[in-house]
Amino acid sequence: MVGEPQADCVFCKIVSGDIPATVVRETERTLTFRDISPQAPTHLLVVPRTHHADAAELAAAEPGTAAELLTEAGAAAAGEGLAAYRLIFNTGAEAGQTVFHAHVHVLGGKPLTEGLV
Ligand code: DGP
Repeated sequence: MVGEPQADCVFCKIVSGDIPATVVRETERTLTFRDISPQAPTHLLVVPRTHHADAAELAAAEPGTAAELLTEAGAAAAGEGLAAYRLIFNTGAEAGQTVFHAHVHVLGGKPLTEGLV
């Protein structure tokens, strides 16, 4: 069923607590934790507790939760003391998506003025 946990999904396992993660924020609908392979001094991931393959599918199924990813990303960035940060939604394998559970990357703590990739 749409939104149900998937047995082979690493972020579903983090949400359920089956895989440990460094959680920095949580709400009824979202979880924010540190990326295992940080690409910047601060690198967080904000995910919905429900399973959707990517952000567009999440937005179609649960627009309120999709919006909450953004408010949580902002709150997490503020919590890290970031005045500036970058949000990234990789969508599709050719765009670099490797985990097919919707998420937004929150990157900051270094200059990010060099371009998008
Ligand atoms: P993406 O390429 O947009 O699908 O990003 C997936 C991110 O998830 C990638 O930066 C690494 C991170 N990641 C993958 N497995 C784990 C894990 O088990 N724990 C944590 N904290 N992050 C993970």
